[in-house]
Amino acid sequence: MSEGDVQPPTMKVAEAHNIDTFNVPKALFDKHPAKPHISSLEEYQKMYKESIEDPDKFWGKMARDLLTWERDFQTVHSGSLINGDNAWFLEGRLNASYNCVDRHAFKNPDKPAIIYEADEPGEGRTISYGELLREVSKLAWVLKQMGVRKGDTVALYLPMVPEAVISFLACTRIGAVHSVVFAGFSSDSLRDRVLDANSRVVITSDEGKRGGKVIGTKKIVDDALKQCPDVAHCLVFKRTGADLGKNWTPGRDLWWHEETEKYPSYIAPESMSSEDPLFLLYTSGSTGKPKGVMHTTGGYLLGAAATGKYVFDIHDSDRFFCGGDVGWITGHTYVVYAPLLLGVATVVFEGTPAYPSFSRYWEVIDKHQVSQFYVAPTALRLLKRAGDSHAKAPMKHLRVLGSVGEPIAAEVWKWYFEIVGKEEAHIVDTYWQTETGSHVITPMGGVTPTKPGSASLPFFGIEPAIIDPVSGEEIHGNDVEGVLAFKKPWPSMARTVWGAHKRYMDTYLNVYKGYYFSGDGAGRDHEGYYWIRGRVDDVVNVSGHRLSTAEIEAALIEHHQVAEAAVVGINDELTGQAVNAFVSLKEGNETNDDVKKDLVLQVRKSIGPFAAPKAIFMVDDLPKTRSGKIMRRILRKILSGEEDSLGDTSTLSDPSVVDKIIEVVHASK
Ligand code: 6R9
Repeated sequence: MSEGDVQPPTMKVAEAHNIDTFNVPKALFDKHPAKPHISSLEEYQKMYKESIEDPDKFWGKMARDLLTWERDFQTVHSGSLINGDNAWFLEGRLNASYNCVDRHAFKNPDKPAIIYEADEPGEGRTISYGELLREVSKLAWVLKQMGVRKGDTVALYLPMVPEAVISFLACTRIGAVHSVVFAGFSSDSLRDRVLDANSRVVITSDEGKRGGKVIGTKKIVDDALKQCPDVAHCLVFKRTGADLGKNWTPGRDLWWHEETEKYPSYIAPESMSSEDPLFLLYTSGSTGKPKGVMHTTGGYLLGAAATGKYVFDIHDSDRFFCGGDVGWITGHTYVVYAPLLLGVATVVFEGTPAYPSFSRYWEVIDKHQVSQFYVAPTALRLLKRAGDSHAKAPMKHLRVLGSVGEPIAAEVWKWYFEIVGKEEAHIVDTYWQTETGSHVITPMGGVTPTKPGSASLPFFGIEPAIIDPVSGEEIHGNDVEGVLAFKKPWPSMARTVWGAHKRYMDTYLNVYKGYYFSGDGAGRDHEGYYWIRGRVDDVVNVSGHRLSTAEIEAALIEHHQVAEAAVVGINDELTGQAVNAFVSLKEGNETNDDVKKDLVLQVRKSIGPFAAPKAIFMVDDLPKTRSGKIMRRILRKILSGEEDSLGDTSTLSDPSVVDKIIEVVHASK
């Protein structure tokens, strides 16, 4: 790669002349509509220092600059990490949909808000801020008429269509709490989430379209709702017009288009307290049951707006495209909230990067003159493998290219920079989580010199700590490795796990007292740059989807022939990690390919297709300690060919199982 086209190294961290440090390409400044919101690394450092030394002053100003408050706040922050009672902008009142829609619609009603790019190229439409206000208002009326009240949860199970965004905003307009379930989840998963959140209304579509395939969305919802007696209404958006036949329950099921046309195109936004819940989003942890992570209004919105502004360097005329699904946190914060809070157009992309060809993303970027693009490395690996010829589109408006969800390998980073960005865009590798609400370790768009594979430096207000997992002590200084934690509360941190505050405390705040524990391993290099090493708990990351091994094991054990199951994540060239399962059957059952197929189906049914094991090994017994704990570490080592370094196996209740498992794994290769 040529280093000629980069800014002179005026910045401190670049002074080390580490060949792996890339400065912001000069071409970015040439095509910038003005200049980046942060003028230099020094300005970032100055702002960062203020945010750490006087967070109340920093966030108070930021909150007033970026959000419109119906009533101002007096207290910027209260509570602590020790007590787990953090609250932000206490007396403040505001409404999320007002901040995302009304204030922009008043200024410029014709400005595009949503650019809908449908699964079939050429289909889709653009929705202006004025229209968005009308659509959101009508749907808000519908929800109200269905009996949804402030504080009630509404489940959303929708494909990537503008109506998904409209649904988010309609909920927030009346103070309802959205609980979005990724439309790739199975009916069982949807059922569990509807029940846990006690949602009485579900919004869905007749079908979905993705990569040229039709998905029977409503049918999945019907299956889920068989066991959700409290759901009073299911509102169905007509996406394909398919004949739903028996999949319709009169009285409960209502058509979106029939209901919305009954109501006025304006409803006043509900006044919400800053700490009122904005949404729940279920995520996987080390235990089987997914957690309903709860975010609140003021703090979360501020995190979204501030990172949109400073990390993606969003300016008024920009067009933002996040390829994530609204069913995950990335879609929540960066398809919906960040771009709309900042009043720019957001691309809602229904399709896949491979349909109708591997050029699809790049054509969308070109066609809509996208200035910021955001995607997970898994998609980039697929597209890189497909070949550079697919990425010929000039994409000349691109300034910032984001990466999220998993570590990005240096070759993939370079491919993104050279082939997609034509060395004219800044790559930002953004590290964050469902629980952090918005970016926590990330370069600042147009500012931070970057190193491929490092998420670089903390966002404002974030004080990272590297902790020694053995002693539990913080390790100070640079050139250190450990687990990653944060020392200070920040506005967009999750406040609790729905109905399980103790679980919230035990998972995040009680692990290392006084710190928020991320669950990731990380290193801080000699220049203070952070390198995320991946999860240290039983969470696997498949194609950027966060899965719990315990949850997959629980699904396998549901199968009547299964005695025991152990699931591990192993490195995979395409998906980052892949799910591998070891299963032993109950006595009297025979191992054959049909059983394996059945087990894959079982996981698809109880979680969703994306969680299906890539390989299943049928074994007589699993390596267990004398107290019955499955030693997954040994399974992981066998799979990665490290049989020579299994460590001490003498503590196993039956050490001979190890050789038998090695045999099974070898035979399958
Ligand atoms: C936003 C999102 C969170 C987990 C997180 C970590 C991994 C996210 C990353 C990254 C390396 C990055 N992760 N971003 N790892 N580099 N830039 O993905 O949220 O689904 O909750 O997953 O994803 O392991 O702990 P979520």
